[in-house]
Amino acid sequence: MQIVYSSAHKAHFGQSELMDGVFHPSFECPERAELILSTLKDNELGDVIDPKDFGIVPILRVHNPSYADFMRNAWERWTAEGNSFDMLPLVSPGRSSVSGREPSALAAQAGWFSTDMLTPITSGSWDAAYHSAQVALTAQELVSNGEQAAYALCRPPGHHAGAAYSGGFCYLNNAAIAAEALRATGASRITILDIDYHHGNGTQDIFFERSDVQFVSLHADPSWEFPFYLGFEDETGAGPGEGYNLNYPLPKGTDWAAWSEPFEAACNAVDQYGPDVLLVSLGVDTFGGDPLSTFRLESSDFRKIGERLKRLNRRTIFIQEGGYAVGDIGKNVFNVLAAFEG
Ligand code: SP5
Ligand code: ZN
Repeated sequence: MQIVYSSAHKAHFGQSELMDGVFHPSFECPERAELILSTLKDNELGDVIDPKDFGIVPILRVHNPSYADFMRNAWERWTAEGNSFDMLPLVSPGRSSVSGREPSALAAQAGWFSTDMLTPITSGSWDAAYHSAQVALTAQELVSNGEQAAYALCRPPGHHAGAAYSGGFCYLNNAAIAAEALRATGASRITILDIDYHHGNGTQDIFFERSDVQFVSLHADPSWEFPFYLGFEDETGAGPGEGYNLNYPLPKGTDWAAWSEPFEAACNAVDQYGPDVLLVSLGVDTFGGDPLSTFRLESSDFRKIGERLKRLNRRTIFIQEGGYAVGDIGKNVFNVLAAFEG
């Protein structure tokens, strides 16, 4: 299958993620995408193509214009205020201290438009996030034009980003942007199947009241794992979206035996919905060696994921999300995609 990749991701290189009270080098680093790319090339998965530029319009089908403006201009404003290190929020609006009025000061917007301190804005962040979305849109176009499958090597990832917030290393929700583009080109039902270790809170939030985009997610239980505030089993959708949001929160230490059972249920739910196109939010941070994960999937298990997804027999777009075991990330992604190709 074709691989869509943009080197623009390299310009996004946060120096600082705050974790356990300490700033340390970013887990979400450029090597991730480079190692995926080189492994897929070495193993001849398919041709590597550059993204097309579809402009801002498909991004604004998902994201609030004032959030997009903030993201585009944040670094310039930050440096104009005399700063040179990564931009991170210092304050956040507490649940009881919000007037509903959108703030105008940069420091206020930094907290308003983000959910955590894991997601720095650097000089290249907007450009990288913009091109990551274009990578997803280019894969979407390939599949809309008749390809059975395509792989979008997105970096930064997207599934923690909502309509008006960044978070969890994510700025623009690549899967949601591709889903809206599919709807705009005539597909009537889309499924986003999210198998990243973390719950795709941004994606859920965007489509919670929609029946035309089904969201199905397997992830670490948010009662103890990031993103904490969303991803519980009783979140099943609202209004017309009732029944179209499906969460499978899983316990610490989940291995293939424990993961494959809800995965089978998730696949059956996809079958039942019957989407025109399947979007897979492909995180490989369920891997046993991942520094951010408690799950224990092995590299060979990723082949079984690809085989099962193939049996869904749908046009499929793979969107790269997380995965931080840089030594194994390429192999794990390759195993899913190669097994899908059969
Ligand atoms: C796309 C994606 O996978 N984003 C993930 C963001 C996860 N952030 C994790 C933060 C919590 C990590 N806690 C580790 C504690 C180790 N002592
Ligand atoms: Zn993740």
